[in-house]
Amino acid sequence: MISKTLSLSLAGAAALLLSASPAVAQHGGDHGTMTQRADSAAAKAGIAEGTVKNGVRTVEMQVTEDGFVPSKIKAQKGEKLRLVITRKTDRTCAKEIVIQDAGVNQPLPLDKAVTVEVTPKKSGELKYACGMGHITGVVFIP
Ligand SMILES: [Cu+2]
Repeated sequence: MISKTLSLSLAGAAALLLSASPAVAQHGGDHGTMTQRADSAAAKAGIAEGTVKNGVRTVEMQVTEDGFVPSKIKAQKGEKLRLVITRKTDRTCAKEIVIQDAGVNQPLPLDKAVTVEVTPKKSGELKYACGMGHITGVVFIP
């Protein structure tokens, strides 16, 4: 909607990140290390930060054959994060997005933008996933 170029470049970045991502996601305990890793990864590979307007951070997301694109997002504690998600393929099992820690379980119709809003209440990571939990992404909250 806003920028096809942005979506495409994020898709490329996410694809590059796929092999490297699980290690970062598993380190819930060490916030200092986690933040540093998230920041350096952002610098290298462009963790999506979306755009902030009127105190709301909006990130456009797609579900493609690479999974959730972007699969890494940086948001802020206490700031509303609005995900505008469009599922572009029937060829994955990600037909919904589940953000367990935020009580979200949102079906994703094909080719239709769906909005999910969460406001992170604490620093750390908010994981998002398909219903079975094997296609995943992470929101980093410094
Ligand atoms: Cu799945």
